[in-house]
Amino acid sequence: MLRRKDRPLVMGVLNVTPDSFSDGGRFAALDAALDQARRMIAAGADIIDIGGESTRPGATPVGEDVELERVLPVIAAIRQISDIPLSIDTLKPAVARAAVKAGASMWNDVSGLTASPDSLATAADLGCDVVIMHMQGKPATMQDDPRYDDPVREVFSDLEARATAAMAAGVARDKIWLDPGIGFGKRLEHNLALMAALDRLSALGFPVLLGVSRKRTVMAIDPTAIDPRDRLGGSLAMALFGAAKGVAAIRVHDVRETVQALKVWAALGAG
Ligand code: HH2
Repeated sequence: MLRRKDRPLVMGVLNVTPDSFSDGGRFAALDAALDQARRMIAAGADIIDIGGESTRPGATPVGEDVELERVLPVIAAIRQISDIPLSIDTLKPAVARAAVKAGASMWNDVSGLTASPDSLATAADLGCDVVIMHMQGKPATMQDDPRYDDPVREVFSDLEARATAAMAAGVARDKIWLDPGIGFGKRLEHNLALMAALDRLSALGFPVLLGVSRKRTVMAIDPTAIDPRDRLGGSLAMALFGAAKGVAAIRVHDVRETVQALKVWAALGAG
């Protein structure tokens, strides 16, 4: 498993979708996706996370064939130009399987391996790194009325249970990453409580991946940031806060700016 001692890894987001919340449609064509991958690699990305289905609040699910048609050519094209580790952001075991065959080495599953009855067995069989993310509900309705009595306790115990289930199914312990799923079935107060407790999540003994880039949480704090591309300042603040809390990787759209912020943060002795 990839790790850096001085600062978190940076995972660059490559959405090959028409409808992702902040970059939908921009990288849907193969050339555009490959150019964006090149830019992220040059900017210092450690991993590229490729997604062919939006999971933004209210997103409509797509079929397996559509998702495969979107992601496989991009994985193959990046593999031609670079050996950067690739992650596949999918809920579907068949898409994860095809992506790993094409050269991905990580399965990023925002359902925490619950979306399909085959998810756990597929993760074990593939033997790749697996990101288990917490989500309350499904993307279509998750922001309608999320509720928790104690968000930190509930999210962490759910993640621990999913990691235990994954290991029972045969996933190696050192392949498992945990992600609190900021914005996935959570209100601002839930997200802030989870951010504040990130060090306790890392203390469970699995590397933590944090996805905060351009999210609505930033707009909930700064209501002028209506356009997701106007949320860079808030995204960087959350990334550095996560770094200070010991997260192992940060999933971002703005790779150059985040790598720079983390390098400076580490040089200041914070790492
Ligand atoms: N957030 C998004 C998608 N995938 N995966 C993990 N592990 N953690 C996250 O926080 C996370 C994720 C949402 O962002 P984005 O990919 O930009 O949007 P969309 O789902 O609309 O494609």
